[in-house]
Amino acid sequence: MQNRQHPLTVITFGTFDVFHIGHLNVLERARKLGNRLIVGVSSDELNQRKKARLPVYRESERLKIIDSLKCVDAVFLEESLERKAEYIRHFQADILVMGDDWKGKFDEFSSLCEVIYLPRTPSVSTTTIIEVVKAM
Ligand code: C2G
Repeated sequence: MQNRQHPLTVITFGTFDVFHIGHLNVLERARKLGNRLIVGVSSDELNQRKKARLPVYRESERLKIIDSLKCVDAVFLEESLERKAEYIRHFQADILVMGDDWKGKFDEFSSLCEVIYLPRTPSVSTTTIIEVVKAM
């Protein structure tokens, strides 16, 4: 029996623009590491600021898509990359999961929770999909 007051909670973050199988794989695998999966979906403003472009799908749509998934228990808008510690504490996350394109980048949070990097699904990305569609 688990000696804890709340379900084993996993948190992850991402833009999840032009939702694809790589996104679904990482979310399903993240959920299997615990009993509850919370997903921080990055805001349009955050993307504009950090990537100098807006996502194809607006934040309300990306939130709705992620929230509808069987493997996801709750979603929230990630408004700043610098607020991860606050989000981890707020949701009482036990595990932070990210794809391994972020390997090492979130190790600083290992004092708050376990940090796990999962292997990315090969050969699929939002950027490639946008390029393919543009070239059609
Ligand atoms: N992913 C994956 N395999 C792919 C593509 C993406 O496993 N082929 C994973 C990424 O590693 C990430 C998640 O899917 O864990 C979401 O990917 P993005 O939408 O690209 O998220 P990103 O813009 O990297 O997140 O705080 C982090 C930010 O919100 C940015």
